[in-house]
Amino acid sequence: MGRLVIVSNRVPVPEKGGIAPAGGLAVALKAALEERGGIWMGWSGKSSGDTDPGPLSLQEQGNITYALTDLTGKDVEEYYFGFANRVLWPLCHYRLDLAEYGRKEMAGYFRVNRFFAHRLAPLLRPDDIIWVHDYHLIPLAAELRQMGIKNRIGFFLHIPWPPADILFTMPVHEEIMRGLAAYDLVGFQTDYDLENFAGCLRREEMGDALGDGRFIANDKVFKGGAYGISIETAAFAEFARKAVSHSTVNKARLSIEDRDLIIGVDRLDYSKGLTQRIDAFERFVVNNPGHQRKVTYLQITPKSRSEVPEYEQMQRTVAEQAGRVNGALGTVDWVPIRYMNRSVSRPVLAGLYRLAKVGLVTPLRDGMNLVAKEYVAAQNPDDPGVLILSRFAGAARELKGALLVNPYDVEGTANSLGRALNMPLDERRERWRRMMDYLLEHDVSRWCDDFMADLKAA
Ligand code: GDG
Repeated sequence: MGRLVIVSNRVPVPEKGGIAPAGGLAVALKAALEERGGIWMGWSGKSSGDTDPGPLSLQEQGNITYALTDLTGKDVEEYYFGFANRVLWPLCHYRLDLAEYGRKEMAGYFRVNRFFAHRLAPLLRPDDIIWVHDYHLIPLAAELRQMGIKNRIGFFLHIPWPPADILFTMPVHEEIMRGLAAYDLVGFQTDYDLENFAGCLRREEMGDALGDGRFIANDKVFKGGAYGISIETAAFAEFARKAVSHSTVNKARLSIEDRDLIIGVDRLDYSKGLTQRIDAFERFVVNNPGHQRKVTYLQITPKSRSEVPEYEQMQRTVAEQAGRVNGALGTVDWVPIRYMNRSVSRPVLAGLYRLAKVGLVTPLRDGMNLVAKEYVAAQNPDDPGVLILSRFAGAARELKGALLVNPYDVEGTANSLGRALNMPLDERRERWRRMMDYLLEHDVSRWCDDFMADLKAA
């Protein structure tokens, strides 16, 4: 059995003696790496400034080698902030208005992918299987192929794949599509993303779906499929059960008194629909005087990508909006929205999910959304809360027991909040059971195994 080689923009190198439990993705991929032995390669997160990055930093831990490279300041600016986060991220989340296409950034993106290929190639053995992750590294397989690498290479996209009319606004869409065709297997989160991908191939007469999960493009046949990413369901459920007695979670329980808790947890990102969500909460409170002073909405929103101007601006907008709603609706003894602009530890997060009567997950567009799955897994089976979920999250294709909402419809989301908070126990249990059974069967190990099996067979 060949080794597994994972390549992703950032690499979750386990900290020596670190006790912080890593997220499900890191755990699942690490388990797959441990089973076969292998390499996890990516960017160290550090810039070498104006000088060339030094050699790869290699760290051995058991049978896994973590291989990290620095990037120059120009690379970070053009590849990471430029093309990945100011072109591909907004486009794949249907935000044409925010995509800032520039030739310099595009060139930087392809240059860094070539650089990654050149750093990776000398580490490879002929029977290694390579698994590349996410939108930062789409052209990597094409670069490796140009260097004569013949290994099996798979790709998984964590974010949505847009329809042709959106993708084609990007001048280099053909190169990006050709980049995907160089893989043996291309994995998307949902069947909708896969359909969009097939539509893009057809529209440009670049290729087509051949049936049976096979595609042709660029005179090359490759496989494509939908593999919804998931969480370590059973472990997270157990973790949340224990976490309710965590001292910080107890403090939170005392401070909300007997009010119903609504929770939102999102990186601060325009794709997550935060302003529409706060509007919906405000509308719910205004429309339902009986619930006034009886609910607390906790929104945990760690900063992300603050170096990108839209994110910095958003940070201010969301904080001001939460402040305005609290000013308008709050009373001397009631703060309707608790807005946190930093992260909490994983045990506290798990305990807060379990405490919350409603998980409010309303992205405008999301590849999957693991918060929705974590919220479900964390519930008390005897008295579960209700998940309100955007129909535009990949998770909506799987979590049929959620109350699905259109996040652009503020009034509709507000009504769903009322319905969730008034839902009888029997219905809550029935909806939760359906979702939990699904998640126990479709956990992150299954996601990893399914992808690997198809890659081996591709
Ligand atoms: C991308 C795609 C896709 C959040 N705040 C805290 C915290 N988190 C953790 C959550 C969850 C993770 O971060 C967020 O994952 P999501 O899936 O919700 O969203 P993205 O970060 O946008 O991820 C997405 C995912 O990739 C995987 O393929 O589902 O669609 O956009 O695990 O729990 N964790 C802690 N404190 C926080 O304050 N400890």
